[in-house]
Amino acid sequence: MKNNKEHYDSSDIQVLEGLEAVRKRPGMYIGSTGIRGLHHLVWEIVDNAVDEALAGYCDDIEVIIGKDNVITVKDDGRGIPVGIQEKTGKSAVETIFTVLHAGGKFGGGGYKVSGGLHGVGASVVNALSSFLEVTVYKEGKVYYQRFENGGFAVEPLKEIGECSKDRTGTTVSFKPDSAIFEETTTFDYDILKTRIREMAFLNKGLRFLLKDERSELKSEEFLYSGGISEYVQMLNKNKTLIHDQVVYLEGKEDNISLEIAFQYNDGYMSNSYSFVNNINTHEGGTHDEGVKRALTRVINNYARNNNILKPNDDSLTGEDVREGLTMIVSCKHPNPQFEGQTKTKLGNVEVRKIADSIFAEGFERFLLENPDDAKKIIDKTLTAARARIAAKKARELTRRKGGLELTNQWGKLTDCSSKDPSISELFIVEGDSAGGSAVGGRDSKTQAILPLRGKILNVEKARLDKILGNEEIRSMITAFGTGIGEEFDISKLRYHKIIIMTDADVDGAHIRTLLLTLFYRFFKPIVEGGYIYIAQPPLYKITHGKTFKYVLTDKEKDEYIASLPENTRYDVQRNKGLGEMNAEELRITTMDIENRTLLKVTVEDAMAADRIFETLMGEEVEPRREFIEQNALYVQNLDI
Ligand code: 28F
Repeated sequence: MKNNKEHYDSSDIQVLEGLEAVRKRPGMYIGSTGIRGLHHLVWEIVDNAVDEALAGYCDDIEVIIGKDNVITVKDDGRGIPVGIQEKTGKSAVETIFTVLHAGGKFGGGGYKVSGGLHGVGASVVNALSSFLEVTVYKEGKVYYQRFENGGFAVEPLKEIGECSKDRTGTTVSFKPDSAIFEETTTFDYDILKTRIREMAFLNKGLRFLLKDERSELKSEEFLYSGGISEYVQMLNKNKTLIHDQVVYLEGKEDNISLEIAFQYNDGYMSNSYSFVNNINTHEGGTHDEGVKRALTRVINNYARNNNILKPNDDSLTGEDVREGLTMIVSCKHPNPQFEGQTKTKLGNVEVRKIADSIFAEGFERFLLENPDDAKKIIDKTLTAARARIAAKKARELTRRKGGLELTNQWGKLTDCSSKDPSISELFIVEGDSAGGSAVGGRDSKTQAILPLRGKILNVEKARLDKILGNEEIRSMITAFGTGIGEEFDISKLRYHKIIIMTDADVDGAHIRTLLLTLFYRFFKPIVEGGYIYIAQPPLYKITHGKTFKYVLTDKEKDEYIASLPENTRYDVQRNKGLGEMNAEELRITTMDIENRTLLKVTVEDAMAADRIFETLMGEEVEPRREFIEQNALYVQNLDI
């Protein structure tokens, strides 16, 4: 731990306390110690390299998953400063890796532009690693320092050799501490790939290399000179496009820069993602609002000025102009304020106006310069408006006929006797036979059962009017009590737990994905309110003698078997489906409030499902099946 001082002084002790705090409560710093937290470590280190790129000094970042799941991240930036700091007597390198929150406080602020949700920096990674090594190439010299056991410096930073003067950069290797990451310390190539590709899209011209050296060598490069325009093209890959060009707009004001790329397809959904400093702002915020406001205004102005909208016509709504829109908004802000339930909503008020004017100026010019694209875009929005008006009429008609009234759909739902939403639960169950077991196994006071029979509608390809015509969806809306669309009212929700109960297999995962997508798109406040849950039917039943035990995972199964006395004879039965459990089994294992484990669905889970869903709905069947199989686990773990 020592540097050029003889004894521990108060700054060393503070450092140790800081890192100790991280080890005591890792969740506070990296969200979880599950697979998601594990990967968060990589992002903390990669973010520092990306910051160096954003500062304009680095254009190449490599991420290597080594043997034994040691991660190495390399950049070709300036290299972390190696000089000894007067105040601490330590090198800047050591400070960055041992002092909590060091990254943001350096160099007069404003240095750190990217950064994960927690933004806590390299010292947290060090604290949670069994070892971490840093190598700096700078001014023709190579410097090196190693830390062990959660951040203890083996030696001070030292010069270990020479290199070419042109060679600069920082390399960090670390091994996550298995005492902290008890669940797993195995990195998932696809999780790393997805986020790295996203960062490559968001930072045009920045090259990423991802390498997996664990079994047969795998490596992929991500470099997009078109940046978010290429991102939009990828998202629209399986879609029919309305116009030829991706619209790309950019601008900078008061050191806040903004990039927008978008293109319309012939679908009915709006697919829009916004980012601030490479972080996905799931909840939107002022950048997103400014752009959306300007989009609606510019299209209305254009339609009026060209006499496409007549003076007596109603203006197009935000929903009209976003139908079929795929859009990425990326803002880089030196001092972002994150708000909202999941701290993914940009709060800086000045951004709204800046985003509005950058978008409006650029898009007006685009429409003038590209009259063919302009016509196609305006036509699309007019069609959307007509459909909206028609759907409203249809809805009024259905309502008058009592189509959405509870009585009409009551046949399927087995309701609970309680009328108090706070204790009432709705189980949405796959198939009639499982529905039967669930009715038998429920607590009739608080648990209602809704079996789903047919296929759930592909919401991607349907407008609201069609969705309202789908029987399975109508029975859900009816049961929820909230209404849908403009009439949606969360205060009318009849159950504060809506529990998806499907089989623990691929088809079950598929149905769950469809439901989550539906909820995400049409009942977002129900997801945001934390009312959606996933039931966890057991995967195995282990019988020995007269006792039996149900377990949820392979790991639990292995642990339970290992805990049995030696030479115990046991039998392991894999659970085939909910329908094959009798009512009593379903009750004790999955439904009983005292014994069950439910997973609470977050907005992020639903969004992940939504993305997976998009791929599922591609045209070819084979890749789709493969995709479901590969991703079923993600949706199952809900920890991506
Ligand atoms: C593999 C992970 O962490 N790269 C980094 C730099 C470069 C500088 C820096 C980092 C700013 C003021 C210290 C160099 N020269 N990759 C990385 N590259 N940190 S982290 O500075 C951090 C603070 O004092 C750097 C001039 N200014 C900044």
